[in-house]
Amino acid sequence: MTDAERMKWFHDARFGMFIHWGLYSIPARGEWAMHQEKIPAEEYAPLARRFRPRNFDADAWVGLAKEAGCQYVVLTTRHHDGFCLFDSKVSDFTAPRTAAGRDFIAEYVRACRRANMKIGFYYSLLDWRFPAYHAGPGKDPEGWERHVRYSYAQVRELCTQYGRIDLLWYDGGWVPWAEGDAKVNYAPKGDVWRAAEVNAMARQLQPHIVINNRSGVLEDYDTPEQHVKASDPGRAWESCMTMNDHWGYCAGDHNWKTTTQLIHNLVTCASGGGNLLLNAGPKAGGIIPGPSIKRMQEIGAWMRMNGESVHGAGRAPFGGNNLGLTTAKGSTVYLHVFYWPGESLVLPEVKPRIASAKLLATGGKVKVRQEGDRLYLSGLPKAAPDKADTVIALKVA
Ligand code: JFZ
Repeated sequence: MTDAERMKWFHDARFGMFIHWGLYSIPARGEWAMHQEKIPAEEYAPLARRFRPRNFDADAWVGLAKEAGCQYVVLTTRHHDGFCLFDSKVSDFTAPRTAAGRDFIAEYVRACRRANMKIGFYYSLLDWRFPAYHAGPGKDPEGWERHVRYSYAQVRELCTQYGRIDLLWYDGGWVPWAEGDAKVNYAPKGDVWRAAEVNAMARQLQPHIVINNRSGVLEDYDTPEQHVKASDPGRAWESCMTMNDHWGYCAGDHNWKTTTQLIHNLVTCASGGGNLLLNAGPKAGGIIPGPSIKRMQEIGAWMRMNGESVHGAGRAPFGGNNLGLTTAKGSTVYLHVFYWPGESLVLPEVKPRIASAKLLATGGKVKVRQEGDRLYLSGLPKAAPDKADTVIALKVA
């Protein structure tokens, strides 16, 4: 199988759902609360005795992703706090071995398969509970080796316990306070984590798997966080973003992006040949917050009418203008009009000949005239058919 064949589903998808859920969802102050509030591991651990998510329903989560038009989901199997949603032979700090008594990853995987959804595992290489993490490899090499072996073993468990997995979303590959650093340098350091070796094992166990760049080895794709930054043509990339300001559930965070902003982010990623991985942070009981559900459903309504301009689409041979962006797939260029101008609009630099144009959602005809490189579209509705993004499909001659 070529890399292009292995990556095809990722490029066809363009849109995935990220889910951050774990013990940190109980205090509901975001997934970094343990570190930022300097909660000692022994004080944090009893949260596992309270983690009994009666409302956990993997089919509901995966169903929401499907309804939104996502073609893959990435769920936190273990975040930096060390608590595993999966069964592990190298840790008792796991959902199956504490109050929950369930393997949530197994339930999630089964739900994805039922929904024909690609399966992604988020895995943090670092675990804040290891004193060696805080000391750094220079000061505690033996402790660091134990940590690396533990993470290596868990990657093997994730690659062998749940059947075929499609995506490995590494995180936490940085090394704190590398000698002389005044503050943490978040660049992942693959050599310290033996990442090339771990990833070779993962690929041997899961030959189809797609791996991100956060183990400190480039692997398959880049992961700009909370912003859109296209990688060079030919290099896959995926922007990961929150809907408010937190990845893990934060009860006090009401700073929600609008659905329009989220659709614009998705289209901006696709226009650069990249993906959007949009996050939801379920409450401790397993319920996804209402504002997240609303936004995913509204994005889904737009995707049902316009999804072909995103799924499998990428960079267009010409750009949009100050009113919107372009994506392209095959011989069609999709003009995404974010700011509707009324009955006509002009694209300034369109070298290819445009044979015809229509409103993608309704098939409504659009008049086309080209004078040199300027493309004139007219006969458009006075009011924006879609206030967030009206897509005009341009057939290239
Ligand atoms: C990391 C995690 O720490 C965070 O909790 C969340 O899971 C996010 C998706 O990934 O966040 C980062 C990672 C890297 C940087 C900053 C935040 N960085 O490189 O500055």
